[in-house]
This record gives sequence, C-alpha cells and structure tokens, in this order.
Amino acid sequence: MLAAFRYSWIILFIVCANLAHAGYFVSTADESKLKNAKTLQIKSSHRYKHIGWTYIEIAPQQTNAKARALARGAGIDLVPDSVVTLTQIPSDPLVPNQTHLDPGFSSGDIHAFQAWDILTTATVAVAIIDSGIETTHEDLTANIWRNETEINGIADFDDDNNGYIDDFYGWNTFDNNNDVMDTLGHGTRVAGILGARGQNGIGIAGICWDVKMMPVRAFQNTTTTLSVIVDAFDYILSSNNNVRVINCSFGDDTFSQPMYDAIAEAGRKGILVVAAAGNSARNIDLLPFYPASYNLPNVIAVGAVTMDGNLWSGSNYGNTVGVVAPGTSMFSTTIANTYNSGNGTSYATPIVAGAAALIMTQWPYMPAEQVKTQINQTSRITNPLLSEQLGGGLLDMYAMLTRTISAAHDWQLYE
Ligand SMILES: [Ca+2]
Ligand SMILES: [Ca+2]
Ligand SMILES: [Ca+2]
Repeated sequence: MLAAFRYSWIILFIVCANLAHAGYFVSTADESKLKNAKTLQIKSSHRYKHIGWTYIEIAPQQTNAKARALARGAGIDLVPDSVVTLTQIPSDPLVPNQTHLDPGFSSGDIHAFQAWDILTTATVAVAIIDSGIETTHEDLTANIWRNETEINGIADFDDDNNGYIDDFYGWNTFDNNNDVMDTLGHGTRVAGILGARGQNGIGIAGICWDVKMMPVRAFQNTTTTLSVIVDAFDYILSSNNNVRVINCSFGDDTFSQPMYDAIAEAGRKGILVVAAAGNSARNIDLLPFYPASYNLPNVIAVGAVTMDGNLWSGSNYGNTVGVVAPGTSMFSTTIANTYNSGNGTSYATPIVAGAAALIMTQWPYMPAEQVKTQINQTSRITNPLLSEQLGGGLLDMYAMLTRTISAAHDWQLYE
C-alpha cells in the first residue's frame, strides 16, 4: 500500500520557503479586489495567458505576513511563490564523469536521478564478495559496514561470537584474516558504483548514497577457488549483520553444489544474490556461468549495456539474464584513494545490487525472490534491446520504487 502513496510523488518538488523578491499568485477572479488592498505595495504583475492566475511582486519592505494580512483584509488569498528544486542531482564534484547516471540517451537511462527523489539511503547492508574494498577511501569510508561489537571489543577475541576474531569491517576468506583492504582495485570500483557516499562534496555518488557495504575479500588477483567463495558465503551467513544483498561480480563455468546450497541458504535468510552474467559474449542458457546461472529464486543475473542502451558486445545474454544495466566506461572509486573507469558486467552488477537495497528499504519485508521479480518486471525493454534475447530489460530505478507488481499484503516476514 505504501507504494500507492509513493507513486503520487512528483519529480519536481516544492520547498515551502519564501523568496526574497516576495512574489505571489492571485487568482484572476480575485484580481479586481487588489485595488481594495490599498496599502499593498505591488511592484509588478503578470497575468498568465492560459490559466486563471496572475503573478504579482510586492515591495520587499512588506513582509510576507503583512502582505498576506493586507490581502486577506481585501478578501484575497495570496499564494506565495516558492523554491522549486530540480530532480535530485548530487553535488559531488565527479558526478559528471559518471555517465551511467546520465547517459545522454533515454534508451540507456536507468532513471537514477528520479529514483533519488524517493530514496537515497538504504537501511539494509550489502556484502561485496570481491578483491576487498579500500575501506579508507575518502568517498567510501563512511559507507563501510562496521562490526561495532568487535571495534569496541577486546583484541584477539571473538567478541560477537560469530567464529571470526576481530572481524571489524568484514572478512578475508582468501587469507583467513580480517584484512579486507583491496590491492587489485576491482572490489573498490564495484563498491563505488554501488555505494560511494552521495552528497558529501567528495568524488562521486553511488546508487545508494548512504548504505553499509561489507567487504568480503575472496580474491587477491583475478582468480580464486570455489572453496574461498563458499567460505565468503559462510562468513556472511554467520552473523546478525543486516546483510540482505550479496554482490557477486565474478563467476565460473563450473556448477558447485556447495555454492548452490550456500546461495539457497542465503535465500532462506531473505538475501538476494546479484550476480554478473559474465563477459564472454555468449548465451548462458546454453553454456551456464555461475553463480549467475544457478536456478534459484534469489539469484538475479545482470548483463551489461552501453550508454545508448545496446547490449554491450562482451556481455553474456540469454533468458537467464534477468536485467541489464550500464557496464561500459564505468567511472568509480579505486585504490590509492583515486578514481578511474572499468568495463564489464562486473560493474553493471553493483548498480542492480544497490537498486535491490533501495527496494528492500522501501518494502522491508519483501522477500528476496519478490525483489528479484520487482527488478525484472519493472525493467524496460528499450528499442535497442528488442532484438536481443534476454530475460529482462534495462533497470528502471524509478519504476522499481514506484510500481508494485503484487499485492503488498501478500508479503511475509522473511526468516
Ligand atoms: Ca567476530
Ligand atoms: Ca575482538
Ligand atoms: Ca561522494
């Protein structure tokens, strides 16, 4: 039901603040009464051509309260002018480099700015299984998940009793220690696209401006082993950490029953796994790519499009791909406190993971499989995508936050 109210939000919104020039609207029916308010110092007026209103400006020495009182005495209700703010565009200085937020083609537009009028903060945490995250990066540090029990606890002791000693900001399953810092750059780039701090005057803006991202470092270089990935899932499932989304910007051709079971268990805990479709330009219905291809209701596979909304030449495709998002020239944070760009389905994936966190904030009890359906069903099949074989269209962040595709009262508490 909440969605019905949200839907009535408009893209431009009005802030009730009076302007220095003291302008007011007067209905044309009341305009003739203005002469009765003799002490009202009208500086100028302008009658609209097509609507029944006139705009007047009052001398600035007449306060808002005084002007309106004078008008009321003459039987006129002055409607004050007020500030109108354009769709939320974050002030972060490098946002213009993030072409995926404003691609210049409506066919490639994920409607992030419009969605941000509704929601910019995610109240659920997102785990990122990757090469770690540079947790000290100037534009990420505020949005890194923190284990306060360990941070305020005893050194070399497992204060929260989750089986991991001093897991302050996540865990490193590659080295089996608490060092989650990224030396490769991949995970830090993923994190910036998903959740660089928005509106902080620094760098860029993530899909979620305010979110908690848990680094789970399972890669040192571009390859790792399945056992390290399964360890990463096991860590995420180990504690009460508020994680409801796992970003998986990796994959492999090998089916793994332990990994399948880990993702199924995540599903039972209400967690959505957002997985890159892969960069082999192949149909993954025929040649699967895991975890994207696990046939589980809490896995959504993400393909990549170019800024004009065409499927990126390297992106995998097929009915398995539930949604596509921009994945080329993806400007983001990277290591050594810097910024650069990357390409691939790896960088389309955190757009969708961030979007999922916003949906889960909007509807806190929506199960993971319903979140997947919401993303898929509100995506747009744009003209450039019509000829492609996909199981979903371009992510539409505004539609996904404003359109309900099933009755809210059917949603149950997740485990
Ligand atoms: Ca611990
Ligand atoms: Ca400790
Ligand atoms: Ca920023």
